[in-house]
Amino acid sequence: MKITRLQPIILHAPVTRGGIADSTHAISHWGAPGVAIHTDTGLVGYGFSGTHAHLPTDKLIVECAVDSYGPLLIGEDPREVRALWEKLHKHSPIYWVGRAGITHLALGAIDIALWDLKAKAAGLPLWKLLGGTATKRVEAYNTDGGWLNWPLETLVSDCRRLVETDGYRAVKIKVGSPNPSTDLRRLEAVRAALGLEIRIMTDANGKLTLPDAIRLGRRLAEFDVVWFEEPTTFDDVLAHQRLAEAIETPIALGEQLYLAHQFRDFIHAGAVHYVQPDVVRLAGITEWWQVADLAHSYSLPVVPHVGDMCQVHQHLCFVHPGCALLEYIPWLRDWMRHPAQIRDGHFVAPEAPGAGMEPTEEALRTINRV
Ligand code: 0YR
Ligand code: MG
Repeated sequence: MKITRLQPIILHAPVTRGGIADSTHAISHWGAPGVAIHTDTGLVGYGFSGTHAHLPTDKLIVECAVDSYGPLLIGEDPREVRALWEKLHKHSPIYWVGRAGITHLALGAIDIALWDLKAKAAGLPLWKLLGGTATKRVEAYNTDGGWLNWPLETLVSDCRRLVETDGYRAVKIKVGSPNPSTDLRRLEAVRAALGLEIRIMTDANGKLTLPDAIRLGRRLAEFDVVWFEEPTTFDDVLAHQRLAEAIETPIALGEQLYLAHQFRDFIHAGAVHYVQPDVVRLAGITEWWQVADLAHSYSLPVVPHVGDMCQVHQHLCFVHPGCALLEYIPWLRDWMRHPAQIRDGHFVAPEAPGAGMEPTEEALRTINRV
């Protein structure tokens, strides 16, 4: 099997109720810039990054994938994905100018598409190719009821519906409101509505200063919060280490980290407890796996962030021993040929061959108009 062509694709999918916000971003669409990798067998592999759907930026990502990495892939066998990853990562001209950021997002999309081809060539869903089992329990927690722009009543009724109607046993709510007392009031209302058995996570999306994070973080234990996610500056190892020493609630982070080495530094410093690698920000499944193994060797749970809207991560969770829980956000549900399925608050192991990011025919027709 040989690679013949890379095709750029940009999907922009509307988010829930036309607009969501966390403490640092307000968005109307989720972006999935990526590639289709064509081969001489007729098999096509699909891989996407995850963005806030800013078209000029998404164009940079797909141009990087097709024009900078693409030429190194033509004529290669996509099944040699790990060897190709090394070649693209270390021996492309782009290594000199970018080992993180847009170049890394582009490499992530390519890596996912290569694994997709490898799994399709074997006729297996990725989790099966990697040696996983459908009998493993992978629980879903839902983030889509906890946005910071939902008024208190909507927040409470959405979280209630997720638990009472949809069967989730864990939900995440955003914090980092301009006034911390608002966060505490919202948290108190959600805890009162859901009862003591439902797990509640909180996420500040990197907004707070260290003293503000310490002040809010000290209050979270009152509501039995599972974790405090991205409390302060994304890349600041020392601040998270100091915070971890100052509060009782465990710290979760990783969705903004590009490199396995960054994870190593956070983990080694004791600055993270729930490790949240993302295949779309790390350079794909290949680098994600290194992080998951590393976290597992420190007895830390791996709870991936779903920049892929969980389409790929669900496969990895059916394999990796560090993964028992995965985020769920439904924004690509109508755009993917085989959208993730949740039953009784747990992921159902996908049956279709591949890595899970193949768009529907209709989605592919839509992108041609972008
Ligand atoms: C909106 N999950 C997250 C969205 C979400 C972000 O910025 O991307 O809230 O991905 O933090 O944990
Ligand atoms: Mg987050």
